[in-house]
Amino acid sequence: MGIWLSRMLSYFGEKEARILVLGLDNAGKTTILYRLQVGEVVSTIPTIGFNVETVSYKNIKFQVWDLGGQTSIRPYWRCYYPNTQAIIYVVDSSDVERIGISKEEFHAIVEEEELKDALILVYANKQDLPGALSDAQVAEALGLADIRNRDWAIFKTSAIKGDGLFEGLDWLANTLKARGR
Ligand SMILES: Nc1nc2c(ncn2[C@@H]2O[C@H](COP(=O)(O)OP(=O)(O)O)[C@@H](O)[C@H]2O)c(=O)[nH]1
Ligand SMILES: [Mg+2]
Repeated sequence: MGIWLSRMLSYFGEKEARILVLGLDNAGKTTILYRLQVGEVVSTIPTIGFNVETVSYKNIKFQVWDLGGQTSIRPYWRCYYPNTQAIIYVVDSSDVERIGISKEEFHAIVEEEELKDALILVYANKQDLPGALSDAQVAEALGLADIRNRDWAIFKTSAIKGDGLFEGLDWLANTLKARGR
């Protein structure tokens, strides 16, 4: 178990905690979920056309689904908002063409009322690919500076290589800890 996970566990105590890993399809979310090596990933389809991958460790659940696409399923996302402590937003930094869509989806999620207290960790993923935007460019493209009164951070990652993921999670665990109870 990583130090970040033990920190999170000590912060959450007995309470249920959820961490949502979101972003457009192909961003690298599923790869990241496996990379965390928290436990067995379980895939479920709770309702039409939207697949949720879950990995749990004690009372902490990481849940992943793809944003973008059909608007009809969005109301169902809400079932996954309660107790969400953090959003890990994953961007394919090499997908310059869809970065605008990724920005729209990002803002729609962070502005959800039920997610207003959630920390925001952005992964500028696929840094190993030539032509990938830097973390500063991804921050700019997502409009991170426009986000007020929220704790957020951006880390450059390569899920394939395993780079940057745990630095981001350390930030998450430390920020949760600093918030106190
Ligand atoms: N080069 C590179 N490929 C990646 C990285 N992360 C994920 N991928 C690849 O991108 C594709 C989509 O990844 P996946 O985890 O399925 O994305 P998801 O749709 O967000 O769950 C797969 O072929 C992954 O192997 C990365 O950091 N670098
Ligand atoms: Mg996936």
